[in-house]
Amino acid sequence: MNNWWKESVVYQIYPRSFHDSNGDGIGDLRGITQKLDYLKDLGIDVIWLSPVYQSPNDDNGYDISDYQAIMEDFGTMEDFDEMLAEAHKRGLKIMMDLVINHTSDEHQWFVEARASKDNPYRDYYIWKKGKDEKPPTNWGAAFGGSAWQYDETTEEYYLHIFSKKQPDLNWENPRLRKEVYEMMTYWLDKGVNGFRMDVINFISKDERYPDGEINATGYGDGSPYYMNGPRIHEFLQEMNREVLANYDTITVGEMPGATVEDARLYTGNTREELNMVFHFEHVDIGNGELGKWTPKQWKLTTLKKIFSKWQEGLKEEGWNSLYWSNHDQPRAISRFGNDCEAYRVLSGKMLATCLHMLKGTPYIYQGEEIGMTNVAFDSITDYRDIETLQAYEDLVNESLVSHDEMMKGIHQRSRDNARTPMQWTNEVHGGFTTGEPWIKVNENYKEINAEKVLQDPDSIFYYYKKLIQLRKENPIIVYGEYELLLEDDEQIYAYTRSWEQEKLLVVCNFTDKRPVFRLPAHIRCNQKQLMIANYLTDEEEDIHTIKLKPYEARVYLLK
Ligand code: TEU
Ligand code: CA
Repeated sequence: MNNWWKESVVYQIYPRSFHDSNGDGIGDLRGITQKLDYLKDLGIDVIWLSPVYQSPNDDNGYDISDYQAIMEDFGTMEDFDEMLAEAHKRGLKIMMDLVINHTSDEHQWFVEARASKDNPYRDYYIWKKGKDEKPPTNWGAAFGGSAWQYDETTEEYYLHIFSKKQPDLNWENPRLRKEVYEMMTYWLDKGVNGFRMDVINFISKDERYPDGEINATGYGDGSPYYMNGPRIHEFLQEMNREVLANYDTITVGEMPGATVEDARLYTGNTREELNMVFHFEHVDIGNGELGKWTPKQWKLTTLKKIFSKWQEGLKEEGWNSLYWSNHDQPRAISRFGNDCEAYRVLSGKMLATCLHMLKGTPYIYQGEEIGMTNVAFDSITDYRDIETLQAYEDLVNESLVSHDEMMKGIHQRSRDNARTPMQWTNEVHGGFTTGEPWIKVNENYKEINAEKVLQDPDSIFYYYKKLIQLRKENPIIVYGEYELLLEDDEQIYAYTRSWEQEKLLVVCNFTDKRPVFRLPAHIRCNQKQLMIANYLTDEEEDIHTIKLKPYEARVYLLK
């Protein structure tokens, strides 16, 4: 099997917010099919589809009630098959979102499991007796409250790391694992090209179920006992042997809490587990005492250390994923760049340059390529995300933070920042729907929309398109060795990539100031070719000393 997934660029679609084809205000599969030419034009190779399976939508589809049926909101299985065929016709691959750490509580397995203690499906899930009328452990759930829900019928608790409508599956049960592998085979046999695996490093739990350390929420932190658990590699190697090894797939494991050492084991060339992982070290930068809801200023040197650790940590063993944002994260320009009018596009192009010149497979989140930004709804009632709404209730109602402080945190870090509808045109609702959108469209759709960027050759869309093209034309971008420059500089992120006799020099100014870049003495520059830049740049300009402009990015090929 060749390494096509190392040379690919992936585009993530959040179907609910991508494009609505039937005017019900909800994005759908036919809406995606209608936009495949747009994605082909951008030049991406793989589409990662957030879940489209049947779901009561408690967590926007990450609570699955039937893995082999399509959520009505999104259309029919025929619509899915048509989208898959149309994507393949255009040389685009489809990566499905596999949510197998938990199901919906409306999944038939759980309906059976909760019916009685001796039901054959009982131990598809994790049931425990309480201790003196209290939950089995003091763990908190990711969306607030205890991680255990008491079930009156059978007088036991079941584990749910996320919402109580997302009961955790019991991976200790070989029958459950076999059913999961059969479901994966069903989708691969349909022609799907791979999977993004939701919190896949949570599936092996520490069977002792000890209490966790109490944190600011008043609950215990259970994560040391369910992240990267004792049998995780055994389960992933079994999944690889039973399913993945029989297909030419792309796989990426979403792994909150995974370190680069863990990632060497998960993605090592001979480990036969996964191709790559999503870690969270950079997107958690600047988290405060109440995590992302109390964000603090972060330092560029900290970000550079994190990226460099992962570039160096996986240089021999394994492979990096590269991302700034996804459906759980704020918009890249607002989070890491500057979304004010003067610097939105410049900083968006700079961030794209910084990420796409690194070693690894780049992921573009829908709307990133047109420069979309965070939203700031005035009222909490405009938000839809279960995590945001629950956190508001828990933190504000418990007076841990004021309403104003919480709204500031929500404006900066709510997952809904990434879930406002894709902005296609300057028409009402940004051309996303002719109906009432399930969540308000960001009001800046008149200035920021796909139609507008497609008409501007200097737009961020064509900048992304060029970055993708450069990756296809220059093996140094895929395989070149990474070296960090100016390690202690708090304004400039500069690095090189080396491959045979060539060197790429990447220089990114992360500020609205004008710092001076000085080429380190050990970098030889006999010949130089400007590959890409976000300002009009004189090719002949000497690069030993460059007075950078605000958010300036340049890439040179040095020989
Ligand atoms: O996210 C896993 C996860 O840890 C997220 O809760 C993320 O860390 C958090 O939202 C950041 O604040 C996956 C899916 O991507 C997410 O959409 C689901 O809500 C979650 O798992 C449960 O399936
Ligand atoms: Ca629709």
